[in-house]
Amino acid sequence: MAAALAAAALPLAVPGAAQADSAFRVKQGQGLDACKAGQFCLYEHENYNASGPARVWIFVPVNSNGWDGWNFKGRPVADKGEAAVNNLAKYDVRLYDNWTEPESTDFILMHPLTKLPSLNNVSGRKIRHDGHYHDGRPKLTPYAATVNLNNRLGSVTATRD
Ligand SMILES: [Ca+2]
Ligand SMILES: [Ca+2]
Repeated sequence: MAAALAAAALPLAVPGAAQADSAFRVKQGQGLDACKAGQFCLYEHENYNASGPARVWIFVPVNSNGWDGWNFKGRPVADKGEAAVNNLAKYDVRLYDNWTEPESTDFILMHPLTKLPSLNNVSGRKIRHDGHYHDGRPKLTPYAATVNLNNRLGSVTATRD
């Protein structure tokens, strides 16, 4: 658990680096089959849109440096997701409640090839804000906690694991 927490604290991620619109593809879909290999997918409703075909947002890393961040501010996907599939074989994905990590208080870490039928009652992380380092960067300390992120997501990052 300690190792997992240490991993969760890295990196200090500020979404916004990769904002290509192609990363915000959306389609109507339902079920796990709607999310293909090499994609991270957010579903509009719980249980992978079990209630009927609805929006599925698709994210694919495009940066070669092993890190991508998508800021949902002003986009239809903001505060809509309720289920997620990480079909990125080599990326950890973090789901934040706000537009950037420093603005966030909650997040969920999803390892490669994992899925969540609901973003509520998930073993995630709360972020404690402990002032700033000398260079001005915010000091953020994640700790394990149950989080509820249905219809609250503001950003997602993908980090090569
Ligand atoms: Ca929703
Ligand atoms: Ca939010």
